[in-house]
Amino acid sequence: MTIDTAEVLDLDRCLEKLYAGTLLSERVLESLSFKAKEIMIGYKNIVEVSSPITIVGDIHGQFYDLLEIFKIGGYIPDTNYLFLGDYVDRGYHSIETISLLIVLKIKYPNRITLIRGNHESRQITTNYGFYTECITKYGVDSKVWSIFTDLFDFLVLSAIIDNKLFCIHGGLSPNIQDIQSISVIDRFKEIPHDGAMADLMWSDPDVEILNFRNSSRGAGYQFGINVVNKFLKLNGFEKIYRAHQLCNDGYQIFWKGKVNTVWSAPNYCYRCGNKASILEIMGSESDNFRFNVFDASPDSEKELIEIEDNNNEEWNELNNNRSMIKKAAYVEYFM
Ligand SMILES: [Mn+2]
Repeated sequence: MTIDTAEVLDLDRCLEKLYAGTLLSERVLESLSFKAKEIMIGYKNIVEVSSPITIVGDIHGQFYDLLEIFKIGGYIPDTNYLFLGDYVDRGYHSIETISLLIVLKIKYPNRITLIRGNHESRQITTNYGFYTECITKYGVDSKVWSIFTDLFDFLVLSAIIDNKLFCIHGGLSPNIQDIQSISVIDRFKEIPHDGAMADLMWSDPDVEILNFRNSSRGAGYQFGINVVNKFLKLNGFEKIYRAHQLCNDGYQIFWKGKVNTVWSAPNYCYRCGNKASILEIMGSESDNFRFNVFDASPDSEKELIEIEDNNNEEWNELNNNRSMIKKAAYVEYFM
């Protein structure tokens, strides 16, 4: 009891373990989750932050690539970070990934902002890897999956940088004209199937259309340039930054930069061969940013080989899950 309590209070010890790729105990995770909720319950749905700040897109459990991001982009608290969501599912290290981000959030609350993605959901994590990873690594009787999915309900929905850059995981919604419509959402719940909260996490830009149309993902909308222009003008914003879609080059620019996708999972699912990026916003001048593009970490590839060679039974379920990931990737490739 005393040892665990000491460990909980010792955030530096937690960071040391996590940076080394070691899992924390369930009891420690429970305490960390409680502390993180205490911090995030006071946040509005839209968080206001300032440059310089580095934006990170989807991670999807690719923990060694997250470590690579800190290596190339700077460590917290020396660099400020805004993460756009989808921390879990798909990759093999969702627990390590979300554990590290949560400890950093508790230790440096003003240096790291965590937005909710469509995968920070009970329903989606049940099907795309995180649930399986939790019971594989902590046992079927563990509460680790519930501890994290309950915490996901507290993540914020969006952020605004320097009063002019609007940041979300997915995209816009026919139910959101001005940002007041976001402020009034009760976000402390599972992501609904439809409505404004779901659309923020599920929608995608589409250069082929002008307005809204239903998304082939089965949730959210595709939105065109008229929607973007109207939203930016009404709210006095310059640009929209979002994640949620795989980009071969690590990022994608729509409509001369009015909408931009940041994708931060290189060689997605250890098989897509894509590049990744983080977006470094150095100052509030409109041209003071750069997409810092990177490839998969050599450690990430090494880890994959270790998993493939490992006959240990505890990995069997993860490997089964991996086959499922491969099959599912064709069905909903961009999720
Ligand atoms: Mn997504």
